[in-house]
Amino acid sequence: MTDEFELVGLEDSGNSVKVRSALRYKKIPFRWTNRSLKNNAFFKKNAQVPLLPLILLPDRSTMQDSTPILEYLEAQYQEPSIHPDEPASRFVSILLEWLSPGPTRTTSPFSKSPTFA
Ligand SMILES: N[C@@H](CCC(=O)N[C@@H](CS)C(=O)NCC(=O)O)C(=O)O
Repeated sequence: MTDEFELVGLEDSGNSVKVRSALRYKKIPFRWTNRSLKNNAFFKKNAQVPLLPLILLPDRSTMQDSTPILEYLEAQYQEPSIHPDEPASRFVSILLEWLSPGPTRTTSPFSKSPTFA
């Protein structure tokens, strides 16, 4: 058990750096692991699909797909919120995130309906 998140991603993966930005913005301690051939066995052991980002939670359970990862972080670490306070802007922010393209969005076991709370 560690108290840190571990985010496995690539600098040129927009979905990876989006999650990293949220972790930084919320000041959540995390370790960045650059995906490479050197950590292929580690990645395969922890990933359910061959896509980035992969995040390991402090209890070492894993999540993939940036949108549900962001939702999880937002629910666990509510301040500062990654969404605007004003209700209409908040709705648009959440909607745009869920409309963002993603091959795992409909198949990911972590994908759920968006929460507009
Ligand atoms: N819906 C996923 C999409 C993940 C995704 O497409 N990741 C890309 C990098 S940004 C990837 O891993 N591509 C590798 C591949 O397609 O083999 C998310 O939002 O995280």
